Amino acid sequence: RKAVKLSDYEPPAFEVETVDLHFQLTEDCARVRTRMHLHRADGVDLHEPLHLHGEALELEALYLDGQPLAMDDFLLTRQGLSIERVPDRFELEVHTLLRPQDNTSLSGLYRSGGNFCTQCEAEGFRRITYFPDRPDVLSRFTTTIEADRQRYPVLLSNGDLVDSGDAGEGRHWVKWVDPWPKPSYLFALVAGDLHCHQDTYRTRSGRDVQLEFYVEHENANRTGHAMESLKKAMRWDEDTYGLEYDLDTYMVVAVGDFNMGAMENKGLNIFNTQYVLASPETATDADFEAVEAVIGHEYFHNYTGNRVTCRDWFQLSLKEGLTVFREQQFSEDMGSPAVQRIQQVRLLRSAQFPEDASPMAHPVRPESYVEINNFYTATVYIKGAEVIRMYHTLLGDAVFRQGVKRYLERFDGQAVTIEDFRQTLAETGGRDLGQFGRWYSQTGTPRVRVRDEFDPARGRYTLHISQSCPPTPDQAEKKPFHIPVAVGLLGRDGQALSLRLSGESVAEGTTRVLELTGSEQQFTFEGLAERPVPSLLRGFSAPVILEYDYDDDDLAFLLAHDNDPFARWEAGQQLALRVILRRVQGQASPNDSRQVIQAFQQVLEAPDLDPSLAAEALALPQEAYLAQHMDPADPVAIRAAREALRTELAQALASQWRDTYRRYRPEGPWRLDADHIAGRRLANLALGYLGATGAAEDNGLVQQQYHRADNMTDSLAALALLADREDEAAVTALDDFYQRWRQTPLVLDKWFRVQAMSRHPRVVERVQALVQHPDFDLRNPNRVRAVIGAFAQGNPAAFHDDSGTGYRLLAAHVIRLDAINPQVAARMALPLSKWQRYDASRQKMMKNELQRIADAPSLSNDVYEVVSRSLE
Ligand code: HT7
Ligand code: ZN
Repeated sequence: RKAVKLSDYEPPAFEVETVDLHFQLTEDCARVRTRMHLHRADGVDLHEPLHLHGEALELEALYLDGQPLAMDDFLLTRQGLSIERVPDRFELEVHTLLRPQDNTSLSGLYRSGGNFCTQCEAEGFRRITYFPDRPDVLSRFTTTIEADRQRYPVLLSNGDLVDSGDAGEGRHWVKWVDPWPKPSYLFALVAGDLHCHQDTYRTRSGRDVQLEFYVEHENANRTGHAMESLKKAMRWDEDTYGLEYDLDTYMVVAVGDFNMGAMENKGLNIFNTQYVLASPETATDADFEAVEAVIGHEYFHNYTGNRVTCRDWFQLSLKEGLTVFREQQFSEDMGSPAVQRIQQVRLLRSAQFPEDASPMAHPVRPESYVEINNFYTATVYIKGAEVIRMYHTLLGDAVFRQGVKRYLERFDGQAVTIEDFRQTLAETGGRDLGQFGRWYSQTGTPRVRVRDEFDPARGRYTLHISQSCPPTPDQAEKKPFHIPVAVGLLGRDGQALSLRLSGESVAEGTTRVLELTGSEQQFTFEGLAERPVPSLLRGFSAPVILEYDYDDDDLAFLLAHDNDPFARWEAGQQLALRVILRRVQGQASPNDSRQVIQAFQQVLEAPDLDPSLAAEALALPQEAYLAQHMDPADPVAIRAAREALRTELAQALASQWRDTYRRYRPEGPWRLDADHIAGRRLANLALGYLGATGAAEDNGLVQQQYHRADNMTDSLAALALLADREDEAAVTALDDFYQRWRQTPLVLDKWFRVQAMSRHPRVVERVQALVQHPDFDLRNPNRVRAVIGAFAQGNPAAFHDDSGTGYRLLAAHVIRLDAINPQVAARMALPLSKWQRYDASRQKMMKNELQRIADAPSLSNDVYEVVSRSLE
């Protein structure tokens, strides 16, 4: 199958000035008439034919400047059509017929819950009409939609509603005009019977923007949080980047069948219901936070992505890395920056680091792809955001913001590259950022090794910092990266020291950003009375693996004293990680657990305890992260060792957990404020440990919380603990939850997920039963992710069960799903791509299943690319 290569990029031969779309929607098909005005781009040869993309379309008619074209006037293939000898400037009209009802790929125009909706990023527009479906062709769109008035009272598209009318026979039509030129991937259409939650937002220049959330009628009372989040995001972007919304209406439509989280179509975002609907009874605190973050993310794309877009899909991180970073800044400003940072790093380590070490590894800017949908990855999104964060660290907040503003002004209405952004930042900051290009072109997670020495006679402390990056299949040799390493030093009394580097006359600040640009460098601090304890990579200043030989006492000391909250959390994680790994290797000493218990006790009993930070510090490292430190990884042994430590912590600190649970569990009715959220977080963490003490009173507490909870956070936390058990109480609670929520899809997803991720001894059998459940549906991506995704990605010990049943189950579903929805099928296949990380027996079984998928007939490009690269 043919790969697309970055090096083959050619600018478009034809530009499309205007696109006038006319949709006629009926129950069995949709007819689309597209009229566009094109012209040959400057300098393009007269003989250059016109190429239009098109897929899964029936072409009904084609007119050039009003004249019908006959079949031999053009070349029609499965990928599109070409017309030779077109004038320099002309009008083209294309009539296509599509069948949205049968479109289970959820790309292009499709149906969800009886409504019509679209998803065009990355290459879905070509499933609607023939068009140069590439991000560097920007056009002005006008859209007319005609449909049955009763079934589809709401007809939406991008921009402003300019006209509407009656079409006879119970049908009506509307016309939308989008004044902003845009690429086809930002086109959207929705037709349905939907409830609208309206509000207004006054911009800082005093314009009123109409805000509209469209949802199915039964969800009418669950959009309040999303609406408030949108207003916060709009205000934040004005205050932080000086960016004001640029249309009179901002619409968000929530649909239940969606391949990803949400889509930033100009003026008409389409969202997975998961990131819009939230009420205390149905959504957890984490869901509320995710709604705010994703609403923010899509809103921020209005500038970083929509007003300035990508030249080609290799530049995807230009919009996604930058927008994730802006979303992260927004979440940090709305909540606790330290907790947010910890959660970002957890995600990077559990999702991106393993990807970077797998056959699917690719640079933040990939160089080739078979199917672009496979490159909406943790690397492009979150490692991409880490690179932007490093620019921010080096330039400082004010210069960074100024640089972003300058970039948006300079390239407004254009499709540009990652270099255009870097160049603008470099110019604004007066710095050379050229070496950062390597973060975009080199695969793999760099390792930063630190050694130190102290010269007591001169009061000098030197850090020797070196970097390396392991070879990856695509690149044997790596050149050094530009790495900001934020460092602090602690005195033996636990105080943060003021820092003076060699050559400086005065000590200043307690954190310094050291810039590592070569393979090895040294940095000397002066004026130290004693050997300090280094606090390294503060705030996780670069997406690297840090290596420094701390001893256990140093880590406990940093956990108790470090004034950088991230580094403090990290010290606790490293301590727990070591203890768990020693246990896996059969090298645990009783002193190990004693040290962790003592460290945790100190956190719990600290007089200035911050409950949300404490909840992070007291959570053991995730199994996926632990597995990265073991070669070959043994997920079953890791689960056992982690659980054993958890049980010890539970029992040794039982009275502290009970005390914490009672003290922090919020009193009174549910509230979504910082105190209540933090209280629930810490109390539920304590409940998690109490669930492992084995004491009847604690088990009773879990049950009691499940049955008395007035909100989903508490109810689900208790249910998850019950789902690990095999007793009557567990069966009763799961059944109760199902009966209560069987009609509410997003909550029913939680019921499936909690079982697929459970630590129940017979979880594989359970998952086999879940995929047979009448409510399991392969056509719904949320349900697939809740069962197959949660099991294969979120339950490593069960998925990697020695019998290989987990692998077989996954492969069988990938094959079935591929015929329905290739994008989601390819994502589901990814856990099998990580086979190199496991022992010979597991490797063999995993590769067998990959091969079974590879041998399946009519494999999509999406799944083909994942399995073929995994088997290379
Ligand atoms: N820009 C969007 C990425 C996207 C997508 C969204 C929904 C369905 C399919 C999709 N393919 C790509 C989402 C975002 O990053 O904001
Ligand atoms: Zn995005």
